[in-house]
Order: sequence, then C-alpha cells, then structure tokens
Amino acid sequence: MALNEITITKAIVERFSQKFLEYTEVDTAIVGAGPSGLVAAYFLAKAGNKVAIFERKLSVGGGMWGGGMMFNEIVVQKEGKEILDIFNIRTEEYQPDYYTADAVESITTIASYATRAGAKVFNCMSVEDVMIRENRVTGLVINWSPVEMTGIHVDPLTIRARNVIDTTGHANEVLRVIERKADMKLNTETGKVMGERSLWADKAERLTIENTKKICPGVFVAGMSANAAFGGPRMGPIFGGMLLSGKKVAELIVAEDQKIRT
Ligand code: 48F
Repeated sequence: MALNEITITKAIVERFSQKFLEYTEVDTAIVGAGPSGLVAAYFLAKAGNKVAIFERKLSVGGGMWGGGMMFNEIVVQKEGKEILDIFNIRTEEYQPDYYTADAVESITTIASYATRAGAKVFNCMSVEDVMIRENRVTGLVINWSPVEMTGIHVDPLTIRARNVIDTTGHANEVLRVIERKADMKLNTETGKVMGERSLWADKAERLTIENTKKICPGVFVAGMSANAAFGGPRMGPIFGGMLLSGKKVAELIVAEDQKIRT
C-alpha cells in the first residue's frame, strides 16, 4: 500500500492533540527535563501521579549529556549509585565512594524509565509564566520555544497543575517569574531567590538534598535550582545530588498528597 502523506500529517496532529489535551490538567507539572526533573517524573508517575514535563530544548537530559567539560562520563557517590542501580544503569567503581557511569546511557535510560512509567514529556516548550489563584501557584503558562527564541508576538497557553516543580537548573526560571510578578514570599532566608555560590562539590551535594523542598504554595524546587534558590554552591559534574533530589521531591509530593487524603 502506498503511503499517504496526509494520513501521516493527520496521525501526528491528532495524536499530539489528544496527548496535549489530556495533559492540560495534571497532578504535577515539572519544568525542566534535566536529571533531577526526569528522576522526579519517574518516581511520581510510578506512584500514580499524572505528570507532565515541559522542556525548552528538543532534547531531554539538561546538563547530563556532557559529563564534565564535554567528557561524557558522570561521577556519583555511593548514594547516587544506588539511584542509578534502580534504573539498571551500569556503574564502575573508580575509588571507594566514587563511581562513574556513561552520561549518555544514564540520561537515555532515566528518560526511558520516566516515560514508560507514564510521565509525558512536552519538549520544545518553554514555561514563561505561572498562574496564581488565592496566593497559590495553580498552573503554568507555556509557549513553543521557537516563539520565545525568535521573539515573535504569539500569546501562550496554560496548564493547570496541583503541584509545580522547578527543576530548571542554575537559572531558577519558575521562581524568578514568581519573584518578579507575584506578591509571594519564597521560603528562603530573604524571601527571594538567593542565587548560587561558587563551586564546592561536597557541601553542594549535601545541600542539594536539604534544599529540595516546597518553596511557596504550589511549588517545589529540586536539583541545581534548589541550591541556587537557597544560596547554596554549585557542585560541578557530580550527579548524585541531582538524582537524590529528584527522588526526594517525588516523595515529598506523594507524602503531601497522602496527608490531604487522610
Ligand atoms: O540544568 P539541568 O540539567 O538541571 P538539574 O536537573 O541538573 C543540573 C546538572 O545538569 C548540572 C549540575 C551538576 O550536577 O549542576 O548542571 O538541576 O536541566 C534543566 C533543564 O531545564 C530546562 C533546560 O533546558 C534544561 O534542560 N529549562 C530551563 N528553563 C526552562 C526549561 C523553562 N523556562 N521552560 C522549560 N524548560
């Protein structure tokens, strides 16, 4: 049978529209598909949450593909390795408590687990604003990344979410919008984004877990964004903190949901 181009077009538009419509209202909307966002998506989807991830770039994976300075190996400590084990990602001991993994195997595998668990990735979409009702973030304002990049004037669309996670990495993009546009105090010492400090791997890895929390009504922060929000240092190409932070934020959301239900 000869292939019909119009059928291909209709298949893509119909299937995408179905998927997008279904995910206009979600339990959790994750902004940024780097390692922390993808790990959070996996654990939340596995726990039964309806999860959408919005990613500005065409590719998922954020800063993990390039390992350190484009040497595409990552380093994790023992606790980080235990998360890679959950995803069946191969690791090699380098020295006691230092393990390496292939960056490409790591990110493709975590992404595969997250999507197969049911999380939906909407790539090439940028979150440019939030919706706020009664002093709580209730959703996201999204647009195609090429619209953002070219600066053409096209109005965005909106997504309703019970929880939002800012996993946008160094830039804290969701929190920056809240800070700029809303009369909402963040749960930091200053009530605002405090900004990341210079690289200190050991301290940063510990603080990444500690700083993974709810930062204002409706919004959680995880990954590098958590450290940048609370004035913690960056950690460089060690990724255990990112993985553990993604798991922790999922657990916080599941626990909060359980509390509401009981
Ligand atoms: O930066 P990124 O990988 O965040 P992460 O999960 O991991 C940080 C590490 O990669 C590394 C590190 C050491 O471990 O410090 O940097 O905290 O991924 C963030 C993702 O968010 C996307 C961005 O394209 C990237 O893929 N992103 C950022 N802002 C937006 C966004 C936005 N406004 N809308 C959609 N996606």
